[in-house]
Amino acid sequence: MGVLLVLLGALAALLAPAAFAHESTPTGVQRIELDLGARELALTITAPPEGGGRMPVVVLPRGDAPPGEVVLAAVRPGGEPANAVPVPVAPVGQPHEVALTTDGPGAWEITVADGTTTARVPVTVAAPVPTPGWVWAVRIGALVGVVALVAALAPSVRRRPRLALGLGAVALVGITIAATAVATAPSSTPTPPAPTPAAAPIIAPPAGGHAGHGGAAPAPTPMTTATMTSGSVVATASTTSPPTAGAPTDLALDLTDSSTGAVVDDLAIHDDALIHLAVMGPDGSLDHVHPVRTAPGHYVVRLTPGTAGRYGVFAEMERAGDGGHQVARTAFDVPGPAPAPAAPAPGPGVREVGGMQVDVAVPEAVAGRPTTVSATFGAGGGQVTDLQRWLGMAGHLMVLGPGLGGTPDPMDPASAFGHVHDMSAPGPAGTYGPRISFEHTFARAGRYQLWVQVQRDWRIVTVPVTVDVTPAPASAP
Ligand SMILES: [Cu+2]
Repeated sequence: MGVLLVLLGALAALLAPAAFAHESTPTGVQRIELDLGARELALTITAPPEGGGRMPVVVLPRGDAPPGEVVLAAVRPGGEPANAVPVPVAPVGQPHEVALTTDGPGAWEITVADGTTTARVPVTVAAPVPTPGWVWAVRIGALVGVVALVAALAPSVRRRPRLALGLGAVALVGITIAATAVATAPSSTPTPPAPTPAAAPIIAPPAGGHAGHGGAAPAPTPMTTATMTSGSVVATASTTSPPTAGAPTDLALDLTDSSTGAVVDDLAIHDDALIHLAVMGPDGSLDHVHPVRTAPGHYVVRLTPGTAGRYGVFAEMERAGDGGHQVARTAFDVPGPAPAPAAPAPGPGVREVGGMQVDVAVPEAVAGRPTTVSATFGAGGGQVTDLQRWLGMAGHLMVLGPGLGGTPDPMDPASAFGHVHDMSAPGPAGTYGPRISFEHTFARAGRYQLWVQVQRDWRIVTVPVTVDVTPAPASAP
C-alpha cells in the first residue's frame, strides 16, 4: 500500500500544476483620468472574471471638483445606462467604490454621467478560455490510470493474477497517456487560442464606427485584436458655440484616420488616459487635460480660455492596433481683440507657484546633448515631500520648442512638442519630493517653453519655465 501512495503522490504532483495553471481569475487593474465637465476624476477599474461578473470601480475626485455626485453604469457599447449607481464626488481626495456588473464577455462601456455629459470608457471582458485538448487527455488518462491501479492492488484482485495484470496494464496505458500529454503540451502555462484577451480591461475595437452609437444595446462586438495597418490620427477640434475669454466652453475632438478617413476608436489607455491633451494659449498658458470619450471617436473636455486668440492643441494617443505613441495637432480660436504678446515665463531660478517656492535648474542647455531639468519644491521654510503620483509617475515636463521665428509658437509646426516623465521611485510614504527631475535632449538651439507639472493636495501645480538652448559648439577639426 505504501508503493500505491507514493505512486499517487507522484502522479498528483506531476499533473496538478500543469493541468490547472490556466484556470486563474484575471486580476487586471486599470487606471484612467476623466476630466468630466468641471470635475477631474481618477477611476480605478478592476477587470471582472472571464465571462463577466462583478467589476469594482473606484472613483477619486481631484482638483476643485464641485460637490455632488456622478452616476456610473456598465452598458454594451452605445447602450443607455440602466441600473446606474450614484457615486459621491466629494470631498476631493476621498475615493468611493462601486461594484458594476457585466453579464457576458465582449465589449462594454463604463458610463460616467454628471447630468450634462456622459463619458463612455471602453472595457473588454475576456471570454472564458476553452480547456485545451491536451488537458483533457491528462485528466482522463490520469483518472483511468489511478482507478485501474487502485483496483489492481485491491486484495480481492491480487488473488487473481491475470485480472490484476490486466488492470495493471490499463493503469500503465492511462498514466502513459497523461504523462505524454504533459510532456508534449505547448508550454507549462498554456496560452488561450488567438484572439488573446488581456487580463486587464483593454480598449474595445470600434463597435461599427458611428453606427454603433446612440441606439439600443447592439449585439456584442466580437473580440478581435485590431491588426490592420492604420495611418496617423487626425484630430478635429470644435466648440458648439464661439468660446469667450474667461468663460468655460466645451471643446470637442473628433478623431479620424489619415489614410482611410474612418473614425478612430481604438485608443488604448497609456499613462492613465485615452488622450493626454495639451492646450497652449496665446498668453503662454498650458492646460494639460484628459477629454472624455462620449461616442466612438468623439471626445469632449471643458476649458476656460484666459484670453482671446488662437490656441494650439496637442493630443497624445496610442492606438491599440499598432501600439505606437503619436501626437495629433489642431487648433481653435477664441474670438475677440488679440491681447498684447505675453512676456515669456521666467527662466531657471526660484519662483512662487501654488503656495510653494520652486527652484528650477537647467544647467548647460546645449542642443543635441542630454540635459537635466530639475525642480526643487519648498514651503514654509521646509522641503516639500508630499507630492502625489499623477498619471502613474512623479512629475511631467511639457516642452514646446522654437518655431521658425526662434521662439516657441504652438501654431507653428516647426515648434516641436515634447512630454517627458520623471519615473523615479516614491519615498517611504508613497509620495515624492522635494526634487523632481527630467532627462531631455533639446533637438535644436533657440527658445523653449517648458512646464513642470506635479500633483499636491490633489491639485495639479504647473510651473512655466523659459529655457534658451545654445547651439552645440562646432566639433574640433
Ligand atoms: Cu495627461
